[in-house]
Amino acid sequence: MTPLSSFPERLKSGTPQLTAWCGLPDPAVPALLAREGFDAVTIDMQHGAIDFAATVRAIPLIAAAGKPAIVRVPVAEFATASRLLDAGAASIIAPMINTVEDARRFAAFTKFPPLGERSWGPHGGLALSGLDPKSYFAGANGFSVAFAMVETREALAIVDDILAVDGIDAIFIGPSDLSIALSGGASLDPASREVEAAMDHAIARARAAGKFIGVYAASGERAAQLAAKGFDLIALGSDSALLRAGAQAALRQVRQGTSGATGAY
Ligand code: 3PY
Ligand code: MG
Repeated sequence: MTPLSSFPERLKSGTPQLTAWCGLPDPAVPALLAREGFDAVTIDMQHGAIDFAATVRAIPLIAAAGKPAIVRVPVAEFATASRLLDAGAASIIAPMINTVEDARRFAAFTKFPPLGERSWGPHGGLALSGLDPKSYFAGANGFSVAFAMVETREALAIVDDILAVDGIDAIFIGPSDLSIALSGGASLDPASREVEAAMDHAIARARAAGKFIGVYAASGERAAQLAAKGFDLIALGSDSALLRAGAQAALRQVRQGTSGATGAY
């Protein structure tokens, strides 16, 4: 099994899969982070500056490190989801899935008939799956994991209906947008009491539906708390946040005159 075809098994392992989260516009960044201890690497085309061609170049670099490549597509760009699966993405995260119709359309573009309407043409996926075309066709609906993001009040209210859509394999909580929505636009607080309660509810509903659930964590400390809650996939910070945190930590050490530089480069 390759990182592409084994992603659902990895999600079932009982150990939360930790994914890097990359938006910087160069495939070298996800390629670099894929060589760290992450279980997967996600490319964020919704808020990141990385474009389609760079994402397609990053996918085999992530796979070469033995990691599944996940891509978050921009809002409502379901056709892009199909094209990224063609390129060899193991999984797609679609933001702002707020209606059952959104979920159905997302599933249609990520699954082949009879489940969906994905068109044949997996130029990169075929090679990365290690499968012949007939076997790829037979298996792709099972191993291409579709995550519908639940990050609004509307989505939360119909989470069972989203989970019930055939072809939706998983939901993914966006705690920042959810906090904005649940506070009626009053605050950004991804660890608010309301968000915590919404997460607990969503985890219980995903478990009841027999589907996976993922979440974004801004720090390692937060990721550990969310792992304890039982999420299957946890995004750990972003490439730009890790870069800034590393720079700030190094500068703090120098300015405070402390020693302890690791020399690890
Ligand atoms: C959110 O927290 O809203 C997200 O989309 C995670 O990046
Ligand atoms: Mg969001």
